[in-house]
Amino acid sequence: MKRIPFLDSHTGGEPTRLIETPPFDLGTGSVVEKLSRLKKEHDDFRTTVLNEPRGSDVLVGALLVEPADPTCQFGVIFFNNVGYLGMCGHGTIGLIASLAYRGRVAEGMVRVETPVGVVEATLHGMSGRAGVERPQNHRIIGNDISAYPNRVSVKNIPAYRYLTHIPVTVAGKTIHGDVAWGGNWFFLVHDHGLDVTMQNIEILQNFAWSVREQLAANGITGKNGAEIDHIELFASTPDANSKSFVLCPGRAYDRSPCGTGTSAKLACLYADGKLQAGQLWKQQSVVGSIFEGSVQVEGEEIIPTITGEAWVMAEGVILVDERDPFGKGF
Ligand code: PYC
Repeated sequence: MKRIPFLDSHTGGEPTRLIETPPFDLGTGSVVEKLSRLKKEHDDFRTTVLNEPRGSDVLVGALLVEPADPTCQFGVIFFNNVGYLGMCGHGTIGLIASLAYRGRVAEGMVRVETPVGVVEATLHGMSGRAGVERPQNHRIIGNDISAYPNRVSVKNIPAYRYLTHIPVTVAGKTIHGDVAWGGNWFFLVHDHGLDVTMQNIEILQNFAWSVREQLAANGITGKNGAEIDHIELFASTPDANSKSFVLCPGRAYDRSPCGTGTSAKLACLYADGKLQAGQLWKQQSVVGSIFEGSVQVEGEEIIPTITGEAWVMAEGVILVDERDPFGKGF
């Protein structure tokens, strides 16, 4: 029987399953090299940890690995039900809040090596924050988990817009989108005409999936032919600067406002002159959670920072019985 300990959190509703120790040797080298070994030699780890019957398409996994960059405290590989992510904003917030819960990080900044570059995560203190006090009559079973810092800012890798106002026709209707990089590739659409609400979730999901199919069918890609595997549909909201539905690569939708997606959005806003360096932007998810974001300009580069909160919610041990026909997930 194999045993794989995990810690689950959610960031604005979007879950992250953290595995703190790889159950196999990924060798030495950069996180990119470790990812390549993971893909080639241990892809069943991804399906075991994340897919049914233990998980679902909604879960994102975070495998903590040794960084090669000596300025980094941690390395991480993010994955989902269909493959691997470049970066993951909600996942990094979840990772740092989970490590805070474990007592492995203190308030302040840590550098994290990801397959697409180094990000800086700042764990904020709890002083003056509402919601961290234990409510009256709240019964704690076992350890008191009510007092760990959980608000995190992630200074992402540089984001940029690659293509502007690209037409795509779905079911006879032509819409337009920008192609942008925020750590993953995104197609950002405003003129879809759909309600971005939970009541409309199936329509949003089907529409966004069709957009993705049309992008592939028409050879519309990110830089160097990279597949665009995230679709963002924007709408206005009274609660924030913008609200969005984000379709993830495995067809699930992001319950958070999507950290890399918000980064891509900020890069487009900056390129359009609609956002200045340092100006606060609030992005709301389709479930109502909010990330705050802003950009810094360093030379030619637009560097987004995303802030949100994550909550630990479960911990346990995955058991893999070698006799189980579905033990490696499906
Ligand atoms: O927050 O960057 C993100 C993300 C990507 C996929 C799911 N969440």
